[in-house]
Amino acid sequence: MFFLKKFFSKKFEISELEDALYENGVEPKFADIIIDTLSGEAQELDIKDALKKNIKEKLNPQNNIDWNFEPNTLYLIIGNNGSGKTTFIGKFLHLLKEKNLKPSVVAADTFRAAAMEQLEHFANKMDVPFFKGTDKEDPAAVVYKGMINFKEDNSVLIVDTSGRQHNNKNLMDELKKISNIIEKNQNQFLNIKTLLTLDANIGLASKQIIEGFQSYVSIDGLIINKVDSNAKYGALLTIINDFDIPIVFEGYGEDIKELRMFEFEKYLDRLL
Ligand SMILES: Nc1nc2c(ncn2[C@@H]2O[C@H](COP(=O)(O)OP(=O)(O)O)[C@@H](O)[C@H]2O)c(=O)[nH]1
Ligand SMILES: [Mg+2]
Repeated sequence: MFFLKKFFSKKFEISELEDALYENGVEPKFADIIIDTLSGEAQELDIKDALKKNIKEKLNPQNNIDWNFEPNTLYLIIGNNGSGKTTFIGKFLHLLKEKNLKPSVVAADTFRAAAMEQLEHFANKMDVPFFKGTDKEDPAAVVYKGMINFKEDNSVLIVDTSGRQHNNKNLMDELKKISNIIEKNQNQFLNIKTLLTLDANIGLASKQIIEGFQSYVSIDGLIINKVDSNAKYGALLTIINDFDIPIVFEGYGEDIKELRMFEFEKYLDRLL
């Protein structure tokens, strides 16, 4: 991160700065603010503060949310293939246990046996109850059974799902069905939270993915994974600005501990 630092001195070509911004997923609207600030009269010392101020003025952040880790919550984890759903769940189990909640998991990614094994591995490692479907079983049926199987002394249920593209109607209908089953059988859960995982590397293309998923299910929060890869971090400005859905978590590595709550101020510090 900190890719803008090298532009803090006034000796740079605007085109070089523009390229760097676009490569980092910063859309033109925010690129203009940054270019104007850096080429304007702000002093070198407070340039970072000037950038933050100017960005915040134009941004419409809905991100300062208090995310509650309440018991009796079911989390449905959805997203594209490889966007980090299962890895996130492994990390989330760790985080929930640190908060003295008692998670359990349902593997409804019946499409790939290896995906269920991957999740089972995390569940065993974290010593939490695990429920899985059989190969190619209807994922909505697996979720239903997992909910029935859920014991009251476990306080949180996390449901892993197969990766799907937002424009694949069959798979999106399948997701809708899962979501409906959850809603109809939610009695023992106080809260249902649907979280969409996004790979930070895809940058502004996240917009279409969020919109696509939103047209089938309501999304309560976003998880941005692979921010450690450094690419396209600037695209989060647009996600924050354009959507009412908070970014809740950031995954910044493959290790179980490499998950943090998303904080807007810290995000700007890392970006700039
Ligand atoms: N560097 C990095 N890799 C990640 C992160 N999250 C997931 N991955 C990797 O991305 C790949 C896909 O992750 P996976 O959880 O299987 O994605 P899923 O298909 O959505 O369940 C795996 O190789 C993970 O180790 C992250 O925050 N940083
Ligand atoms: Mg997976």
